[in-house]
Amino acid sequence: MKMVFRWFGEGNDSVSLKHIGQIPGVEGVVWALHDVPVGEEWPMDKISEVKKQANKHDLHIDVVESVNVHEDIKLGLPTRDLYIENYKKTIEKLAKVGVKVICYNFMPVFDWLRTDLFKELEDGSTALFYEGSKIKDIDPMELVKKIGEDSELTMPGWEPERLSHLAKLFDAYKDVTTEDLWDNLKYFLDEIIPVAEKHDIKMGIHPDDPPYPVFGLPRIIINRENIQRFLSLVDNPYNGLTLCSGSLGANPNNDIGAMVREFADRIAFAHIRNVRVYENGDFIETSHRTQDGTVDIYDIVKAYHENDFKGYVRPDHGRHIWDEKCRPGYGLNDRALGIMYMWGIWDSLERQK
Ligand SMILES: [Mn+2]
Repeated sequence: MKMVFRWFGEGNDSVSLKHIGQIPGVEGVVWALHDVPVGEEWPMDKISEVKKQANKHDLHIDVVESVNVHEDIKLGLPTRDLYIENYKKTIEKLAKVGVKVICYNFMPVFDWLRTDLFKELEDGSTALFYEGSKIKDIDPMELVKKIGEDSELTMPGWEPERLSHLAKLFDAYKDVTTEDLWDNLKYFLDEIIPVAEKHDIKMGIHPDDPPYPVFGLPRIIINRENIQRFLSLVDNPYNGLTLCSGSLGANPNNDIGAMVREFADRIAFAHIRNVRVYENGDFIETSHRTQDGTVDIYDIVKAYHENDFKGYVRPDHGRHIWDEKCRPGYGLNDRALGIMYMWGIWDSLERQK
């Protein structure tokens, strides 16, 4: 596995490239141009600048997360073709600097959803938390306001320009069924995958987080069956997965280790993190250690090892520990601990071979 670490860019992250380079076994950053509005073509000079910055610290920029998909594409509006053209041009440009994987998602409106970004755990650390009953009662606008107030920095997927038209967006999705969303995804893939293949970039779709419908919006990348369906929409190795153990793991019926074993050759990028799911379905993001959550991280790493996984891996999120001031879920400390846990499992399996 190739270990990488998400970095939000110069002046946009509490973690420095120097610190990332000091985590054992980390070879690259997972990045994006977070200031380019969704749907626009990424400017080449800004792409090259990130490469220069990362390379200075001996880190590569092979993995981009995310090139976000414009809502008009997900909605299947006539304007989607314009945004798909922009997407293709961005793929071409990313290929020029050696990018190998693009992560994206196909979730309507919200990229991911939590009700509390700093929920306290028993040991005094805090973590991202999802409380189902709150989602049932809260108006989506209120939640957006709360998330905005809780975080000093803009959270990925919660960009103001995307959410300022929230009421209009919800209205636009009113008549979009789950099957419509599948159709719109297929339309997008039919256009994008040949371009990705030509430029040797693997597209890795991120599962929906949480893996069930929220606020009445359809969700499709949620379980084994739907992932099978997704992969067969365009049966091409460049149509791949970002298999996120934390997102899928929020539904305890998802056996992530089994998914890794089944889909290994289509996984371009692995997000590895644990969650503790409570009996009522609420969940909190815990440390990576298997015993600390509901997801069997040991079995997942073992499954990747069994398949001699050569793709990219990142610790998805971490808790906020040791009083670190950081983006919610994206501190240095707990993610670095997660990496060492993964290496511990991997290296011991390697030695036993
Ligand atoms: Mn993830």
